[in-house]
Amino acid sequence: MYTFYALPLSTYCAKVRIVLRMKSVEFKELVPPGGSYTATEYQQIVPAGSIPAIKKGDFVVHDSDAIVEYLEDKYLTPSMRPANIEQCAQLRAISRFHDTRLEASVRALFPMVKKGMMKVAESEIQLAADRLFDDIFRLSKIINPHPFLNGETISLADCAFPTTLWMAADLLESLGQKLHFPNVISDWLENLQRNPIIEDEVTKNRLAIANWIASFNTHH
Ligand SMILES: N[C@@H](CCC(=O)N[C@@H](CS)C(=O)NCC(=O)O)C(=O)O
Repeated sequence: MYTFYALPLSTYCAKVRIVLRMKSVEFKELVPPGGSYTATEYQQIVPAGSIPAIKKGDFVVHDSDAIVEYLEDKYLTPSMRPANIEQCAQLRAISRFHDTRLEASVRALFPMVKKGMMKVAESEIQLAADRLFDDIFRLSKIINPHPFLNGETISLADCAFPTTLWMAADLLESLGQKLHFPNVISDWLENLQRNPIIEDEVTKNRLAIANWIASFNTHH
């Protein structure tokens, strides 16, 4: 039984949770001891001080991609990575695009959402939105879902995107901007959400995000 350190708002945690559930791995989910990834209690267990992380006995690993690759190596069914190493490299590149580009652009909206739309310059919102539109456009060029990134079955690389794409749309909407997904992305998302585990994780994450947004609206 693994301990899975996670928080409901985190898209990286949703990625790992989807893979844990798809592979029917037994886990107990905990918020970081001390309540936050910055807490000393948590950093005594996970020195990197980030979520997600998993622990089993003495084995601790942080970083969502390191965790899902480990789960793939350890739990072979269902297989979520192509056997062909070139295809594997291409899918890993898409996962890196998620972690280093797309999520960073979504995260750039957090301080604006906290301040509230009325208190942020329109030009600042527009700049962040344009960066996100550009990332989503580039994403549409590097993927070729049929219907998933590796064909008929959902791969590790697919699992990062559903909650992040919805988070982008929901946060932008709270800032008065509408996010249009290119067809290749909206069709892919729809196919991914036909999977009950992904649909459930999207629903829970969107609810957490909606509550988070609302918490700033009430205080201001
Ligand atoms: N590359 C990491 C990023 C995870 C991440 O940024 N998590 C946030 C919360 S959603 C966090 O723990 N931030 C604190 C930090 O990274 O030090 C991963 O894939 O797990």
